Amino acid sequence: MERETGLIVALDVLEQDSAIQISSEVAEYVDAIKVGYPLVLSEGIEIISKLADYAPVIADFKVADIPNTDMLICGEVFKQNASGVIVHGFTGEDSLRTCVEVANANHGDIYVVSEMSHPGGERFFQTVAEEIAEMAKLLGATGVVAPATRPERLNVIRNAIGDSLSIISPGVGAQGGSASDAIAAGADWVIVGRSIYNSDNPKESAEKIASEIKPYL
Ligand code: OMP
Repeated sequence: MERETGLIVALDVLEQDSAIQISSEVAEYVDAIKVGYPLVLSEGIEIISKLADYAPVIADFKVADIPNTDMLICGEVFKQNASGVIVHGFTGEDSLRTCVEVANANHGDIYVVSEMSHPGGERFFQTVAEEIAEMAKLLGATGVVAPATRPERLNVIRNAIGDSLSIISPGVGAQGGSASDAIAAGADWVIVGRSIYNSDNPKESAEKIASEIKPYL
């Protein structure tokens, strides 16, 4: 994924028409569109290839299974023209290695969740976040997902992985994080959902966030 705006829109809407409308409006201000279970369960996995007409699509399925099942899941997602998949790392090296292999065979990206952005993410995830991020680096993942709600943790995770991996960072706006603080703390991209898709004017909201972070890129 090329970084131009530093913004990824999370499209957790339930209807295809709305997803396509918002994608067409915000496309010029985002580097990727992230979709996950809400939209795919509602409209079917083909929504990924439909949205890929507007921007690269990152499929957020937080894949977390044994290697064989992970292989099957990632394979189906890349068939839909996804540019990347978000997976979990707590499943261990063999599972993550398989996801990376499938991604490499499809010229795609794997992003590994290192620490989650919601308050509950502190309890279990925080204790292993750096270890997961280091494993992601070792196994050749594209990047990690780290919390914009805790810029100090973003910084710790950035230091753990160095500059070779990307950090994509959710938690901006609705979850209380600041887009520019997240980029300043070491994120390459911020992921923003509700503050864009629930706003009266998604295009304007995306433009505003993109211009807020521009000086920090
Ligand atoms: P908003 O809170 O509406 O901006 O959406 C954030 C998006 O990022 C949602 O799609 C979440 O599922 C996702 N997300 C998190 O919020 N926190 C995480 O720790 C990880 C993710 C993710 O993997 O994308």
